Amino acid sequence: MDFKLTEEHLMIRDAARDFAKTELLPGVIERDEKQEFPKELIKKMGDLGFLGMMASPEYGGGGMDTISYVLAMEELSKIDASASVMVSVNNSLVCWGLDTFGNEEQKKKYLSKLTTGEKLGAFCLSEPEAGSDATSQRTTAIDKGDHYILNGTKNWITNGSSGDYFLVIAQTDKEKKHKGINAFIVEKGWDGFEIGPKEQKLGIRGSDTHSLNFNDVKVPKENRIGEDGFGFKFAMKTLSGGRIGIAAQALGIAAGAYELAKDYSKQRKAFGTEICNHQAIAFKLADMHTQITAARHLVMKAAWDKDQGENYDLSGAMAKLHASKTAMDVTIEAVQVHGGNGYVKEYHVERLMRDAKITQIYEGTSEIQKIVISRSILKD
Ligand code: COS
Repeated sequence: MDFKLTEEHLMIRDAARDFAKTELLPGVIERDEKQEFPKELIKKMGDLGFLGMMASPEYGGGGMDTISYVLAMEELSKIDASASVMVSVNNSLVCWGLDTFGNEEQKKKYLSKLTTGEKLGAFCLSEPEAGSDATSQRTTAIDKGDHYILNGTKNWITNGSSGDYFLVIAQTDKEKKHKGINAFIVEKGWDGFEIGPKEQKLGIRGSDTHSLNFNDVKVPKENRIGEDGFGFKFAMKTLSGGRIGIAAQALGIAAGAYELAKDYSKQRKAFGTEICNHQAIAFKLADMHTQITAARHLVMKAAWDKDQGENYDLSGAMAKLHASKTAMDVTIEAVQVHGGNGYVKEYHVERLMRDAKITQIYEGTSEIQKIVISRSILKD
């Protein structure tokens, strides 16, 4: 067993840390307030390779392992979880899904633009009545020979308006239930594809979340991913990896808040000494550090499982469950350590606390992770 990171891993982590401090930190409060994320910043992330880290180099990807990816996700998330959710969706849901299950033409046409940041991707599974209950898809894709006709609504879609290519899950044959579901690549601007208004959110406010409407959208058959009926498996397999990315995001939010709280506790004085010298604060830091370290081990193990070709459904679900709880617990305590200043935007911890909550909800709620975990441990 070796807990050491390689030189290459450390370089990637440091590059992400540096980018987060120099490019993401300035303006992070303003982006949160205004609910916006400049296109130039997305382009910079693409130019530096953060948008296609694990994808095959022949399609413009970085060809890196999952360990590298989670290290970068942690660093970006310490500063700006809105940026890191874009990175996560594009890398682990869209690029990975296409790289692993797309055909040669789809990879050439779509993946090669998504890995470089020339185009941004979105993953569209959730619906008004199909969030956790993902097999209950109401969006339909009716087979018309050489094309499908897509109708329906998708909800809470990250990169909803900034995205260019959308992986859309839809029901083709209701009789076959989840075996009649397909996944399609849909381009922004196609007739009948409408982007709804931006959601006003509690956290990750820099990232744009929208509902999407599909009204008789014509999707060429060559844009279906995999065999007929593969869509639900596609979504599940892709989300399993996505959960490792979100676990890393949660870890980063927690670690970012912890670092701020630790630094603050060494400067702020009360009762004649720095507050870190009071056990009330020191013990909070001890708990935070312990929880974060446990979360990091779970995240790394899930990433390692994926890199080794092992099944990572269980380890990914455990990593997400624990890291997202850690993000909530630690950010709440980080605000507490900051006292009155914790409630003020300039100190960053209130934003991290708001950002943390979504990690217990998207890409499978904590309750869904417990379904995945319990089914896995009980099956043998
Ligand atoms: N990898 C591959 N296949 C999987 C899978 C996985 N990780 N998880 C489930 N499947 C397959 C099952 O094997 C089954 O296929 P077969 O009938 O061929 O065996 C099929 O998918 C249906 O699985 P299951 O019967 O377990 O479906 P359930 O309706 O019980 O739901 C959960 C399973 C709850 C795990 C699933 O619906 C889920 O993950 N929901 C949350 C979705 C989500 O994350 N939403 C957030 C949207 S993205 S922001």
